[in-house]
Amino acid sequence: EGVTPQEYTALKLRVKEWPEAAKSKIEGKIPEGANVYFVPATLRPETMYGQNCCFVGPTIEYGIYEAKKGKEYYFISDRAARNMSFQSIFDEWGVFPKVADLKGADVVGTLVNAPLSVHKDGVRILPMESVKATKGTGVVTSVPSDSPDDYATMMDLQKKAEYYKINKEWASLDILPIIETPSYGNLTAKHLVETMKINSPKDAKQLAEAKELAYKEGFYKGKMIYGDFAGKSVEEAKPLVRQQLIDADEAFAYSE
Ligand code: A2H
Repeated sequence: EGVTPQEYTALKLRVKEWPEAAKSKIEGKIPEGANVYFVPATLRPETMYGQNCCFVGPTIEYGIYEAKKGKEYYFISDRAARNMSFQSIFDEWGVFPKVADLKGADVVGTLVNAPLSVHKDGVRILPMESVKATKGTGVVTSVPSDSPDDYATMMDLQKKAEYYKINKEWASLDILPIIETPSYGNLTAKHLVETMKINSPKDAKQLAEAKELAYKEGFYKGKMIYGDFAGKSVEEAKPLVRQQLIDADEAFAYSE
């Protein structure tokens, strides 16, 4: 953990359809007419056009929390719920009512609507073993064009769909080019994972290096080639996309 606070964009991915394993655990607990959202924390809001799935840690314990009574319920880690309640995100300061207990594995296969994503029919919740329970919300939206972790996990899920008990198609939605960079082209994460010969999401050391390279190149030299701010630099576009999402009530600021 660093000494300066991390300013995340917390995105609201509305649930469209629960899998059977989740249904039995939430039955009668969410009022009619209310929405449940998976809430990933991201540092790259300008990449949200390319979301093609969203990750949870399969063994992590999550809750569904009542953020706005009768209206909005968030699927996040207990730790994040507590933090959010002290950032005026929930109805009442310091109060974070939990309405259901679920493990990541229970919600694999959930269909959610991902704001700004080109995949308008929705994206699936999928397992990622490297998700940390102690960072962000414990939910990580996947942008395989620009995040080496996301790209490596997606390839692994495709290869071992049966082992992970998922439909291969859920991990096979198109990868959208969003940012052009001088060194790595327009699919930075794919380029780095391939040239560095990263074969598995467990290659932690190499992935950390790829992540660093991708972040620096994208932020300082990247140019948007998709969306409302195409033509602008990533540095310029980042706060603009973030504000658009917040104004549309599709995201909020979250820090820790
Ligand atoms: B980023 P920092 Cl396109 N466990 O969002 C593991 N990773 C987590 C996490 C958790 N609990 N919570 C958030 N993250 C990821 C987009 C993205 C991200 C792109 C490129 C790089 C990138 C799409 N995934 O992050 O440790 C989230 O993934 C690389 C820095 O707080 C979040 O932003 O600095 C980032 O890590 C937060 O990392």
